[in-house]
Amino acid sequence: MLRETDREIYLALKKEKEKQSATITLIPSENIVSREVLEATGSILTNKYAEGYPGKRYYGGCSHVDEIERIAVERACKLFGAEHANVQPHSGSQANMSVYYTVLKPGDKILAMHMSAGGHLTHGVAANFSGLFYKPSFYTVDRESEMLDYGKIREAALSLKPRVIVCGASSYSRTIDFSMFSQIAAEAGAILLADIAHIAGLVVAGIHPSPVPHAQFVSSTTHKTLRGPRGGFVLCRSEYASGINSALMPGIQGGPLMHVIAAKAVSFRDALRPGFKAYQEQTVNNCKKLCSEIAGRGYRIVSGGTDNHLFVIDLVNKGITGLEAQELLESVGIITNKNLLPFDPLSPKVTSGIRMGTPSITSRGMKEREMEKIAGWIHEAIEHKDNNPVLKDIKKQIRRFALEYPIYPAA
Ligand code: DSN
Repeated sequence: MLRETDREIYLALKKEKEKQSATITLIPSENIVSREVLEATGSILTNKYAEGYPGKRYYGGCSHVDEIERIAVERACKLFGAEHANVQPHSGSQANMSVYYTVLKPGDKILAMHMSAGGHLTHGVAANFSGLFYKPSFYTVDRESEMLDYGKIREAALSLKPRVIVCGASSYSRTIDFSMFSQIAAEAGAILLADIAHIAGLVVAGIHPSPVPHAQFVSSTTHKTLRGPRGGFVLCRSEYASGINSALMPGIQGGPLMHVIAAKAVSFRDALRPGFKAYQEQTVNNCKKLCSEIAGRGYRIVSGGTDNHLFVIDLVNKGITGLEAQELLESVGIITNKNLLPFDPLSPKVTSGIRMGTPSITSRGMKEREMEKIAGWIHEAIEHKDNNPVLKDIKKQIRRFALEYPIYPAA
């Protein structure tokens, strides 16, 4: 047991477990997986090499992992109504990379959402492979409404004629019109990639429209609203099936993580069950409630609110940066992350905003009543940011509160 053989790792793990239990996680890309997902992730499948695909592996002894991967693929297709799924991407970044690798050559043009408006690193950021190998241009949100302006996106697409248009975001709190994106892509002669890493769970539950009927490729992670293990997957039309499979292996990855693929299959099955829709609905209801409670305490919310599981608070008039707010809130037991505002003058390492979301606290059983309390603590901490006794007291209250919602309740 780790406890006896590796004290350093054992103790760090133990502290992380205590921290997750005694704090409130509002990072919208984090969640709490089921015990079954944990069991599969920590299983002996980590011992197995399985480069290739079911029935066509480069290693012997793959009959059981073949069965597992086939089940994962079948469940992913059923869940999203997709023609083809590849469940091998180690992450959302690799899911996106595999799509680019399938349809782009180095130097080809992509059009994607700017990171400050909510886009992801892999949507063409200069420091990322996607900005290095391809030629990115960006659309952003309207300055006034802070929502996507489809007229401007269309103009940009028609004048740039990119090979790929990427839609989907990491910090955009509004519904994305995938049908509109597909019309724009068709007019511009572009391939559409919808990155639903954040909203995959909402899509499954029918709370957010699905991009599957509209986009040639859909990429996602499994660990955010979908509540699976850390990892990614790609959905595509049958015509791209062999292209995407070769892009993933041997193109950009070698051996798949079969323990994670088993855990993905388990989470896809969970998502096919009726309770999943209720969980997603509660996540969004909680998010709307938390957002309105915070707005009601004098905070400006980017775009004025939220349709999904996250929102971004503008801290410009609060005399605190995103980084300072993140550190302050962590000191009282609320885990969030700093986030760029649209057109933010500060750097991504500092930022003028903070992003919040409710997947994790909803998995712990919290509802609207609890959102009022959490909003109150966030406001009090920011108001009393230099008052240590008040902060200490808030921390105590949050600890007591969080422990009432165990991350893994006794069976
Ligand atoms: N880093 C993820 C997020 O927090 O949104 C996106 O990959």
